[in-house]
Amino acid sequence: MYPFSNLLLLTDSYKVSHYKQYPPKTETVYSYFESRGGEFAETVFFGLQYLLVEYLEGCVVTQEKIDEAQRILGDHFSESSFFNRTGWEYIANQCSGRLPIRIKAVPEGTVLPTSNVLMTIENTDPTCYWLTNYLETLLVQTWYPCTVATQSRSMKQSIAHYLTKTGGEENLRFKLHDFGFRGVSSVETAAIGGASHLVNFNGTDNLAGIVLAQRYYGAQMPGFSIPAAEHSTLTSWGREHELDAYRNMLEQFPSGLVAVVSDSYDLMHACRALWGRELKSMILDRKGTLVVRPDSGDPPTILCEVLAILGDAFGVSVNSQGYKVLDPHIRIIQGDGIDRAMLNKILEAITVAGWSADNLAFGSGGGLLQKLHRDTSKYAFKCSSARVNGSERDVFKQPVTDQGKKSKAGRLRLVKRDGQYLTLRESDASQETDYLEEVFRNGEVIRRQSWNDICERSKLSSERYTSQ
Ligand code: AOY
Repeated sequence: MYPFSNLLLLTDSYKVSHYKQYPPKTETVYSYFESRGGEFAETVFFGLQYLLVEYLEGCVVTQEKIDEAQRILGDHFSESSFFNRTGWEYIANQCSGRLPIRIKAVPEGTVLPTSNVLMTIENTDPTCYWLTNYLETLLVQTWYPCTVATQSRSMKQSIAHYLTKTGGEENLRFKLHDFGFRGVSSVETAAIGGASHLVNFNGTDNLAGIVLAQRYYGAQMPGFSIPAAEHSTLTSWGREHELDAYRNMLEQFPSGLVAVVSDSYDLMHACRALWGRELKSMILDRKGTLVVRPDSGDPPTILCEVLAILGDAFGVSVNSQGYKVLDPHIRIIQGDGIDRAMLNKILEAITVAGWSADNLAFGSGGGLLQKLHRDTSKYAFKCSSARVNGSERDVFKQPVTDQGKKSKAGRLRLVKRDGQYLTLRESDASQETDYLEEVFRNGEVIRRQSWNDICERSKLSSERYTSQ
């Protein structure tokens, strides 16, 4: 039984007592979510719809939930009166349990510069001024899918750059495969992170990501995989039967793509003697491609060496850009040690050695889904406006101890001027189209994005004008 379906408890303890802390006669609290900068110049906005459907729409406030929260928070704090029982009973009884909240957001999949507003949230019932920021904790978790999608897209840009220079972009969407299910902290993280990667790519072994993309975004089949070995299926044959284990792979999967991790004992020997001599004719007679997977050592060094050995064994052609390409029956996938920095290092090293990026695909696990945090893109949620006793006022912080933490003021609009996204105060942009769309109002998700539209928005410009 999933224990986190009581929205009242999906927050930080200190927020429970904040209803007592706003100025008297506060009627509206208006807050916004942004990336304040960090390692990427742009943000892919993704993942809000999952949170809205699963946690905000799916969690109607009932007396039972209020009683549970009262029980837990009563014991958690020194005084049971710190919990806003009256406020929550107002929502249960006067709002049919549905949250009196409006959320506006940029359409998912949109790529926009950091420091722009991504979403705004405000209460729609003046009694519930305290609810807006009670939801911060949950809503800010959008940082994770946004950061995974943003980093995955940045890795796609690197791969696309090298493919264009040294080969072709046809297989771009299969060049970075999600190996990350085991490397993340929970099944839910795997699902959210996996779906975020699938906004940019179609290669994945993370089935949880597919399930989330289908259930919450209406995706058809957003990710694909191929038969592939792990060490156990090969090493259980015994060291002296490594060749039999490899031959069995070619016999079991006589056509199409098949991947075989080849470093169980001696990667270079496996490439030179086993794949390159004993099994060479079987590979060349296959209607398909054997994908050799190194899985240890310094990746740029290992890959240059493996490319040289397989090139000697199977032959190479030189493409129109002057880069070497292996015989089409054989390719390589590197899935060990891949993060953004290592990806770039490898692509540069093989390019310098004269090899096309067409020869390689990559797998990434922890580097794709777990080696990032909220400050990778400095995500923040801040109140920028409030109505108190009938008058709207600017709300902001501006700490002398860190100018980067300055927050925006006023009610905000996301506009485009000369094709560039820009965040302005509503009062300075009253004539301009607001790219923020209302997605949630009074307990209901009122606008959903389709999976295809999301993927379309986040495409690279180079992907837009080609066949795929
Ligand atoms: N998968 C491409 C298909 C997947 C994998 C998954 C951890 C694959 C390996 C491969 O070729 O080698 C999780 C490690 C590897």
